[in-house]
Amino acid sequence: MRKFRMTIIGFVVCGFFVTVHSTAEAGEQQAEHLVPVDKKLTQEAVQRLFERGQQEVYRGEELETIGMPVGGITTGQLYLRGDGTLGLWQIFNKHIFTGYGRDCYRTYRPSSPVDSGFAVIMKQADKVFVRSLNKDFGTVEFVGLYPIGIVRYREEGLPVRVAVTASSIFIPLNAKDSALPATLFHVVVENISESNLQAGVLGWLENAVCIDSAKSVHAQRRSRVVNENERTLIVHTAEKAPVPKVALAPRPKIVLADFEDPDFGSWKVNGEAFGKGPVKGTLPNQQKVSGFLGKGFVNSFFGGDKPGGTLMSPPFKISRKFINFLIGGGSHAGQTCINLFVDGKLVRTATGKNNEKLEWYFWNVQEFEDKTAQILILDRFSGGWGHISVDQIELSDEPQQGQMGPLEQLADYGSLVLAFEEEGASSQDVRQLLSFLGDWAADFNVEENAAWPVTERHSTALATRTVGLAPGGKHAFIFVLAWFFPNHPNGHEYANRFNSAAEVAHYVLDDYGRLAGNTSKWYNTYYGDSTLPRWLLFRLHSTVCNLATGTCQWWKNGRFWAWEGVGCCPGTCTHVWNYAHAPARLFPELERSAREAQDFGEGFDSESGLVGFRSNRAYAADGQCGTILKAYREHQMSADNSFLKRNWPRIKKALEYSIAQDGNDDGLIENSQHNTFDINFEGPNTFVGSLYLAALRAGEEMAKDMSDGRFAKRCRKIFESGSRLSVERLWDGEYFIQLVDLKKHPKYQYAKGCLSDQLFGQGWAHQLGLGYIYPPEYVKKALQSVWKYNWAPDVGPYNAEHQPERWFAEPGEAGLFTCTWPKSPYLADGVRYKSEVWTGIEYQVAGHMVWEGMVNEALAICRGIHERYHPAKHNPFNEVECGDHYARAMASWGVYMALSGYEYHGPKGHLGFAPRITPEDFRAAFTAAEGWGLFLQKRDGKIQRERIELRWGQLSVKSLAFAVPDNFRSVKVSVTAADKPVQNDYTLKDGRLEITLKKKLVLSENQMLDVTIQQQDK
Ligand SMILES: [Ca+2]
Ligand SMILES: [Ca+2]
Ligand SMILES: [Ca+2]
Repeated sequence: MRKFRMTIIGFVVCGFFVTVHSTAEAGEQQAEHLVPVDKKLTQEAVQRLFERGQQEVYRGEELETIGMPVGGITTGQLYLRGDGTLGLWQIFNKHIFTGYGRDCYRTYRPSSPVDSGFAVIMKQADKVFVRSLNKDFGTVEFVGLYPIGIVRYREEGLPVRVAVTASSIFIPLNAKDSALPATLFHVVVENISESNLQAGVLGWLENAVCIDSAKSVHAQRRSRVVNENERTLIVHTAEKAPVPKVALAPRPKIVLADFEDPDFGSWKVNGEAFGKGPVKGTLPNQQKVSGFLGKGFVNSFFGGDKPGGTLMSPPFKISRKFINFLIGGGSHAGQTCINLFVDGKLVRTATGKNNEKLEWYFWNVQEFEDKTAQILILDRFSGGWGHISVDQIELSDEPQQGQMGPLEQLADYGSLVLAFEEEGASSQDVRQLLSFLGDWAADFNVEENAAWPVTERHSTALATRTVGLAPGGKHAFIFVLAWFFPNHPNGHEYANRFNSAAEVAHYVLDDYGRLAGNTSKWYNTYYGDSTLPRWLLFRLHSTVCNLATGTCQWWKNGRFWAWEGVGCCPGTCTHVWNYAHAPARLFPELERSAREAQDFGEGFDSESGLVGFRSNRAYAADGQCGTILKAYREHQMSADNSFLKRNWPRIKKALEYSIAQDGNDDGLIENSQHNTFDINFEGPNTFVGSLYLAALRAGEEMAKDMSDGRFAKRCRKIFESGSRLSVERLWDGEYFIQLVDLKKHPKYQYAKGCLSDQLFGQGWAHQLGLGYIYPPEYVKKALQSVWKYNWAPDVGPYNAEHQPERWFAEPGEAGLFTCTWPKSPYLADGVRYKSEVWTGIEYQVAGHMVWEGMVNEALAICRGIHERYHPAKHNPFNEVECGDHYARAMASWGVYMALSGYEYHGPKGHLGFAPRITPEDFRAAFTAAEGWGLFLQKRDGKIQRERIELRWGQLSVKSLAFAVPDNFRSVKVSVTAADKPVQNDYTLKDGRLEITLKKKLVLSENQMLDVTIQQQDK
């Protein structure tokens, strides 16, 4: 058994941690390396890392940055902001890339494009108070832990205090109920005065259907307040606008510009991109352009995508109801676009859709009739699709149907509902209550049925009936916000089960007890019943919220698909997703679908075994090997062999592809290896190499499971050679290096550098129960070197000398660098992203450290992330890289599993634990193929007790493994399940106890399996 806190190093105080300048005590460290050997972690700081601690409470300015995703997984991205209001609202099938580095790693308050809210109603004696629940309330506190956000409100002089709980339904292993497009709200009002009062809640929601297309569709929004199933619902939809009864004959069109002249005439051109006048067709190196009228049109591809420029129209009067135009080119909002300004204000904008075919588009401009306007065509994007084409701008009384298509097919068409679980107050009462809120709520709609032109914005309100509360009394008012926007290009899984937002809301309320109950059960099991430090539980589970953001999609055909970060880099990228362990352990069904539909489906080349790393035909060496590891993980997280059976021929073929890259079966891949650093490594290295060796071991195990002894032997043989040769050729005494001829390959290599990910495959191997792929002493030393050379308690000094390409840690913050060169000259042209700090790598390394017993160091790394993402600086639920909610961050789950020493093989019915932290008294949630629960371990003198409490689903068990203290040389073991003795055999070796049950047993919900291990004196 490894000893908890095996090495207390005297290290940092940085941040949490008070920043200590690192240059002074360089010690043995070469001064020029700038990452101090001494991390300045004091005993006290280390102790604080391990304390169970209090839950963090955020107030004041800290509330500004917070945005916890509270919608169902894969259903869009809705934030609960720190003050309890809702933000972002990306539920309308548009995924917005927020930028790269400094753009997304900045301090800001998430916006709220849709109006909604709750207010508490209090009636006492003859006084009525109605107060909005937002940051203007007296004292507001956020105490959310994903997936449940809690915001508390109180104020001097008010007779109540209020707590709003907002969450999606989140039940591990039940992906469908966790993927409901809905958010559940409990508004709990408590009477803290000394006399009785009446309390209620007012809720309102804007009709935001067609939020993006509103300015270019001819439609109207309809809002209804309906009572059905003894519930009151606000139901928002949109529909075609009626044809006016006394329709005026459309006035003739006015062509503002047809771009048929050789120059731009009275339009003003700036920059290079638009050339000197309209073009007559496709420009050099451009794909064929079509769709324009006549011979000429605007095209900003002069000199390719790189140049930028603007083209501004002369002022004109808006003398018709619509502006129609043809548009093509890039789809970069705000960067390759056409903008309409009225009285100098930007009122409309449109982009192409990454297509060279110009298509009709229109703006509804009735509200601006007779005003003076100007059109600006803009190109300020120089990457791919960094150009725009425009032609035939017309003023017309009739819209030109173009790319928008019919209303019912628009991405943001659908329905939006706010439902109260009971019948609400009458519309007269709601109207009266609104008057207490202030002028801003005066024109809220309360009618049963109302409609407006789609360009108008209106909120509709409902109120609960009031409930009598005696002093100290509490009441929970339950609401569901639900949405239904099925027109995603690949559809939504939820649209297979529902037809409207109202159906979703009723489903949640009909089955409220089970859905909300199991969500709380997971929350309490994971957070409440655990012995792990509260801050650490927060951090490690926070990244799971990425599933409930624009990063992740679950298509109508059942396929799970993801970006790397929101709106950026498509195709469930194999190498980025190599790090993301959380989805596979919490919702294994989703990852299995990604393997089958993508890696061994659309992205698989059945001739060669290549797994295209973005569902394409491109090779990534790390992604290819990682696919084998994921396949084994998905097999382990299955209840039986069916997944492996279905996919084994392709898994084997994919591994053969990597073996072919190795070339001579020596277990080293020497050729060009494209990888997650967006460059190619040349020559043998343990980044790709460790993944390859772990993949060979996984291949060996899967081959055995499939009775393919020959292939198992082949994998073993190559693995053994690779393991031996890696040490012989790549060990430099302290860590593993890359063998590369820098003269031949001067760019993007790490050579003698210390790469943080150099043992990536070893961390994976531990998670899959594959053991060591290199001799343990080398692994431990290398990991210690990563800590020593790459983790800086303050990234400032190092980054001042070696600027990162992108900043994901600021001076004064702690972080683990991707790669440093402590023992050889810094390679300015070395591996890309070398001086950056990625949370995904930090968790990957920290998780591996836990397996090796380096728990102090692992927790210090995680704490560094936690400090960087403190809400005083950043949204704690949004770890960024290239875009928001970056998938790699879900590596945090690897740390969580390592802390329990979790091992699992579903089809074999094998489950094991070896806590790496407080093994004398340990509790943590775990998940298996068909059930989840709580694992408990207690040590008391000569007795160690294990308990597996199944809290949801079922669990098949045939064998168990636990770690016992070193002095337990001989033991007596008894096992009971549901209080009945279970016959078993056991073996004890080097502190590892393996128990085999005589018969497989199946635990059902609320049953317990107990193991008592008694030390025997020999
Ligand atoms: Ca033209
Ligand atoms: Ca351009
Ligand atoms: Ca080789």
